[in-house]
Amino acid sequence: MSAKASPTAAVAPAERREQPAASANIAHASMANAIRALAMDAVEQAKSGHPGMPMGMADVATILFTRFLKFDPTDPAWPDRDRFVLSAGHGSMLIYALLYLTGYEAMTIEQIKRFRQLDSITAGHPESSHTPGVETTTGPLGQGLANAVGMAIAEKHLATVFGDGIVNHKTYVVASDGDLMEGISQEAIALAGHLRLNKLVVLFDDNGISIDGVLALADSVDQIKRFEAAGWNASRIDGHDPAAINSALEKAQTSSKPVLIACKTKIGFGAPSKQGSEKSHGSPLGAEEIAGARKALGWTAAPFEVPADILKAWRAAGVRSKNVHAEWQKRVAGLDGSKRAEFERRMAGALPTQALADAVRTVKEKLAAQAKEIATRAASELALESLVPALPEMIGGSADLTGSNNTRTKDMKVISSGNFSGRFIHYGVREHGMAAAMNGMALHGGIIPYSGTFLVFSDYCRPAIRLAALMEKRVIHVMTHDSIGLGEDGPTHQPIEHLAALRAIPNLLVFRPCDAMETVECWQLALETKNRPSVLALTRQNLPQLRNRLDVDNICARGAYEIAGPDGRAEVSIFATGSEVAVAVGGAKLLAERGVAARVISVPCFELFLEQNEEYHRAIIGTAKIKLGVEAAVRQGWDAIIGSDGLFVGMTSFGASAPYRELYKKFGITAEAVAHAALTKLGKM
Ligand SMILES: Cc1ncc(C[n+]2csc(CCOP(=O)(O)OP(=O)(O)O)c2C)c(N)n1
Repeated sequence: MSAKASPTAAVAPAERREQPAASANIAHASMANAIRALAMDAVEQAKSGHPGMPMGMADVATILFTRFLKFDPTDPAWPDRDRFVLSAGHGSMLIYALLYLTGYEAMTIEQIKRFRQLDSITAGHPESSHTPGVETTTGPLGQGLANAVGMAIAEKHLATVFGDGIVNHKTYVVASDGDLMEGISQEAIALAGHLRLNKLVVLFDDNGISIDGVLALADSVDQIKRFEAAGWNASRIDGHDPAAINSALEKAQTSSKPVLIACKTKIGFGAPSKQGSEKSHGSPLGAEEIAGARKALGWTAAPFEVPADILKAWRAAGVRSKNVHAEWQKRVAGLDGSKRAEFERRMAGALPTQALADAVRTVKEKLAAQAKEIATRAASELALESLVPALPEMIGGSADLTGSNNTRTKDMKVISSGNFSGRFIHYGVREHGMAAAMNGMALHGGIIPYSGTFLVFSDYCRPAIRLAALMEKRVIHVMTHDSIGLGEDGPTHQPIEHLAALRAIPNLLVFRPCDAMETVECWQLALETKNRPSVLALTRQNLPQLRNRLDVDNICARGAYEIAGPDGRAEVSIFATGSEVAVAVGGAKLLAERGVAARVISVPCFELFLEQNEEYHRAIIGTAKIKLGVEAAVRQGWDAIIGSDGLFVGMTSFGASAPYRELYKKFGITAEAVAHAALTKLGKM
């Protein structure tokens, strides 16, 4: 579509407006125009926002919400509702208008008037933890589409567990050109096609316009062929033709593959001079243009006013699924008591507390009885062998590094297109898509997703991890090969700045356990943390087990603790994480030989430690003259613990390719280096 598309075309499909909405005797066009008017008015009032997309997709959204979507505005969290994902989050006024029109109590006209203002529930881009009816936070293009893949996987899996009388819904996505240009969309599309997620329906806003202008400036992909090649059913329709939209959605209901419906639309539909052009994408249309659009659309109501008969028709659409909801509630009530309790527990995200405690204790007892000198990735597997059977909501996976990440326990069956009852997903080499799909599973509910890749590839997952943190979702990333300690694969694979970069993300817990015992405890903490994601940074190389005692409490829970006390009054406090805790203990021994008392503090989780009270901080940081941090990574972030005058033994450059023991020597991360640094500062060298 050209940027110069005829403005008069805006009102052309008048003949199609006779099509009645399913819910009332109101013309389809009036229903759709209510969305358009609200979008124009809200963006105008906010003096910012994106009117074009909601105006373009109003017809598609109207048919979807008035005829197909299973939802109940009085219960936005109804577990068996269809999920609606607005992947093109910049078009947020589309979903806000729909929520208002269909009668979500929280979405008042006042909220629409306060679009993009502080403390409104109509934020610039939709935020799931903020607005009832918003399924996921979108805005970073491509993420929503990939979330939807995770939601559709979650639906399929839970249907096998609880039966399709209880779990049987679709996932609908509105995606834009931008969503489909982003790399993550390829990962998502390929995974969805591979798994034959036939209840996933993507409505592509095929308007041929992005911010810079016509799409042809930057893209010439045949999306129909692209989706077909990935195993989807794909078709193209006129996105302003209600009958065509209806029949495409009708057909989608029984597809055996995921469905793409490319909806040819005009961005800014109705705006006399800006429709079909990037000028309607991301700024207020202006008073004159809005007046012209109202005229062209035949919309005479005052700003923010929806005529009573039209609003009534929309509200009728909002109660369409009431009976279906009530029938569903009856089926849930009719479930066997323990099955119902289990379904409700899982959907509420409540843990089986006793089973978890028992599983953790079993592993700790084993480790206390016989210490294990194993890599923390292997310790994680050991923990998972107990945790996975105890927590049926855990769905594991790996981005093609299953054997390296140790995320698949012996009894875990694989999820495949033919059988979703398994609990392990081979995500393929798709870290970004994996992390976003995990967000989708967590958002769907009933599942705690965990998965694996190398820590260095956290960069490939980062945008999705950031959103999990923003959305406050329990998503657990096992990231192994967590330092130069991975050895021979060399600097391309050795994370240096990644711990610091992850610690910079608010509301994310970054765990780096020092031995098998800490690994179990960190797993427990990650699972028990309902409102934030976690990263478990784990080693490839074996580590000694430093804690052999059976502690009933979770010693890692406060983020840092003294793991080796000083002999006498400490002159040096050594803080370390993960594999470097053993190095720190070695350093303290050497110092003791030189008559210098040193204590060692293990810091498995910076975030949890920094959240403790001042008294605990004082006790742990201590009063020793010298504070020294050890971590085979960059110093950034460490000053919060060791102070800007603290000593740091770590990395300042990329690593190198060699057996790991040689690398620790080459980069000076050794017990000797620790002792030497402290002695030098004490003037004892
Ligand atoms: C990852 C990411 N990159 C860039 C942006 C900024 N951005 C917002 S919308 C958009 C593209 C707009 O084109 P399209 O997706 O076709 O939406 P439309 O113009 O049709 O509304 C861009 C680049 C973003 N939101 N996310």
